[in-house]
Amino acid sequence: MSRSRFSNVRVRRIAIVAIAACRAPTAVVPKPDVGVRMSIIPAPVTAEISPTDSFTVTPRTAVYVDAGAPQEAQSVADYAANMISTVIGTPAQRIPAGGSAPDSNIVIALDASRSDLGAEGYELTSTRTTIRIVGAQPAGLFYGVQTLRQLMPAGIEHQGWYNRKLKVPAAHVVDKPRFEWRGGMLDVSRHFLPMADVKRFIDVYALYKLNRLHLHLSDDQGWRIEIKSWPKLTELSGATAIGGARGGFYTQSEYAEIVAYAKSRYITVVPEIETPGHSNAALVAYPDLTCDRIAPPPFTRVGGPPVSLCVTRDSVFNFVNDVVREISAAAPTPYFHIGGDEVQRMSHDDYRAFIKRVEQIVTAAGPRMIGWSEIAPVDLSTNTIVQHWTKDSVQLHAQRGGKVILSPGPHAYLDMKYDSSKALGLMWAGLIDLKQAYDWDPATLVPGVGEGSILGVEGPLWAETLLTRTDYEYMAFPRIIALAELGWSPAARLGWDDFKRRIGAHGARLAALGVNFARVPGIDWTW
Ligand code: TNX
Repeated sequence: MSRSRFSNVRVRRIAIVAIAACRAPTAVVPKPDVGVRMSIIPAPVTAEISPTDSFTVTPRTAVYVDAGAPQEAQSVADYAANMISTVIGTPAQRIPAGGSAPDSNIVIALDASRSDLGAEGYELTSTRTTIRIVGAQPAGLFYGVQTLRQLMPAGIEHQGWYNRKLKVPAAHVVDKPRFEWRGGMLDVSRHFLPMADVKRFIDVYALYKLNRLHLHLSDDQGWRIEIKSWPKLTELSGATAIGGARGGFYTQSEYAEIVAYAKSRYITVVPEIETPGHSNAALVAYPDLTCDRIAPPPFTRVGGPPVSLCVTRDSVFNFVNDVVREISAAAPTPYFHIGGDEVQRMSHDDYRAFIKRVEQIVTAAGPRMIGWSEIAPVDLSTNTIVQHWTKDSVQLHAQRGGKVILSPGPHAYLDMKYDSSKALGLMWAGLIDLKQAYDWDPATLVPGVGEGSILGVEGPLWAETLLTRTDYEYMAFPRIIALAELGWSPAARLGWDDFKRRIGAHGARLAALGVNFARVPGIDWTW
């Protein structure tokens, strides 16, 4: 299967054109009055925005939070103050017990009695005198602040912007997500992304209320996380990448730093180690993990060799156990993705037995196991999550009561080309323009996998043709924003024509952030 996926790829050509395409973007400083075109993405459940009334943020405005509020709520207030620091210049203020915030200010308020808002919902009310964001839990406060951010001019995204009278329209927004899983995946194995680049993705993904960052940490071409009990994984296979590009890996403490950074933006990192296939990088380092005990050569092309872990050998399970244990110890994780896709030359029985045993290992270590859709026919626990990507039997897992993440190749694969004239990207799942990325319904995509079986959606960004952060950004934006809306907004609020208008207003914001987004045709990106 992997051969046909890549048969139309001419790697050398791609590498040359990709280098030419990856000019470093310079962040654009917006004019003070920028942001007249304003839109909230993902579309909230309900939003009334006044065309006339507004709140004005001035250097005298402050952000307030109860001094007794949990630390997370106080951190959200600090985040909000920092967000508008080009205007107010003061950290968030604490309201002492029994006190209240003075008018003409921004208030961040946790209210556990608002269970109607769920774990991630919020209510935002802005009037001429006050902006108030209420959440039942800190995540809701954080998302309320992201909505406030989008109600402000795009200039706040840029340190060099100057505006002493920042207007926020009077508004009333009540909002919560449709799905609990709204994810993006970064393939750091085919090419490596340094930690600073991963953090930037986290920052921008949070703006669109994404809450999962799946890191594809191993594949045939490279191994990207330190495993102390198996040091050759990174010593040998940390250095390789497609086409001889620079490799790299995260030490466990760097990985923990990424996890903590993501957490501060309400994003849960989901580590993935590919088993039993897509494992050439591991086998290069430890040939005893292969059945013939002969080290394969490093693989640095697009596609994958027909290798796998020797699933009948006990030491392979020690390996899996050590990897799961060390990664989970480096940073506690509620999920662990074990790959499971595209295994070549293995009997179904061996595959099933392997996945079942790995499920036990992962579960015993604590996390919930996730695997690509090939694992669905295995007699899985209902606690395990299956990630749909191509035509498959994922409905089997829904039938047994398990949950599914939707990453359909023809809509959600951020590595597919936008159109055939583009150098970056692959084409095996088709071309994905912005409409194709947006205009589908998760609840009816896979027969037998209805809304109740769907945990959420995720956009994988495979990196066979992506060399630098600017390449990754070009493929992710704006398509991941379309997916973020499908993951968050109620079905009744979705509509391509409306989205098409709203996304245009985000060009200024992305440009101010310095994001190399694709200026896809048919959208008015002007500001
Ligand atoms: C399929 S999706 C793969 C990846 C490739 C990707 C390229 C999946 C589970 N496997 O190994 O990178 O296609 O689009």
